[in-house]
Amino acid sequence: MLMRKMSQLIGLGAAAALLITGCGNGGTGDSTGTTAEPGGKAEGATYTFRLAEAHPADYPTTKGDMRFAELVKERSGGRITIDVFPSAQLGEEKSVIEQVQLGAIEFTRVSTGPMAEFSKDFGVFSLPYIFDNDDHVWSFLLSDAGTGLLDSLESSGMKGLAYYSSGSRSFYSSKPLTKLEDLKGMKIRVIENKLNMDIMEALGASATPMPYGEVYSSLQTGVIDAAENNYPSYYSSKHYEVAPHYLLDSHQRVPEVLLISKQVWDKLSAEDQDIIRQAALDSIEYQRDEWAKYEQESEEKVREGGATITEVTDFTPWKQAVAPVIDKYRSQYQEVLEAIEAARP
Ligand code: GTR
Repeated sequence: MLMRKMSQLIGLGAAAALLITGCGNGGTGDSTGTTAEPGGKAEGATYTFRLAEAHPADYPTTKGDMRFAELVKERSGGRITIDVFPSAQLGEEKSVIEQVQLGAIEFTRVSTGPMAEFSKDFGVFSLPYIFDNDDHVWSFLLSDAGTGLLDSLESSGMKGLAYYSSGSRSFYSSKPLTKLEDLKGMKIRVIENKLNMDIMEALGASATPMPYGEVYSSLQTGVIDAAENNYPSYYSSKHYEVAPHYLLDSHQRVPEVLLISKQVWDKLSAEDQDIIRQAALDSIEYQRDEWAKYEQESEEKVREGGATITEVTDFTPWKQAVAPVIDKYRSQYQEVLEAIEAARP
């Protein structure tokens, strides 16, 4: 805990230093190759940026980040370095997003779950059962409507560069959990956003929003009874050790997103913007492959680790239970929900 706090502080100090030496004059260190455009944008400048990641180094999103950073380095002839900081070293997602808005952290990979509090449009991903499967998710993400959502973040001080895979989220508990009714009365940790609170209410549970990094100890000490996530996070966070009952209800498919601060983006030359945008898109395939492998491995590992896993055979009662949430938000998300319907492969 203390170590994490310390590294966050060091991180903030480094960000401040970067703001002074980095973006302020269009680059860090190398002034020789730097030519300023009339608009104040530096061409050929050298940069060192930071990318905040919640997961450890061997997790598929972190691998995607690293591939992205490698491609940017290579295609900029070594001018642009993006240092990936895994394991929430730069802070938990909500605070990282705030720092990205301010330009204090240049890049991050986060879930679209917490993004709902920063951009109304992004809330759509937290609606339950709007996608049938992963192919449906990707068919939408790669459509004009999906990429349009990435651009819509500009009004929130960020720019979406690419989506990454995140499978589907299901509930797990320290208490027996094999059916919908078992959730009634449980205290369930959720990613902080209004939609998640509504979903828990519809399921008769009580929502406890808290940062990801606090979930393990909260499950262990009984502060919460349950949480929800995909197989890779369930495994990598070791939540299965303290909440071994996993019920595969797949209530949400909340993709991951790679972001750059708009403040930083606006200072880059058009050439560098292209390099960054394209590198992000070119890292998707690798991330998806790594995701597929790690998802399978995680399932095997949690089974070996003693988790009891229950498949859901009939999703009808689940969909009925959360239907009021969809009804509540349908008019707000009408257009994008239609695009999601239309993207069904
Ligand atoms: C994971 C996601 C993280 C974080 C976490 C959570 O699936 O990859 O970025 O959002 O869920 O539940 O907080």
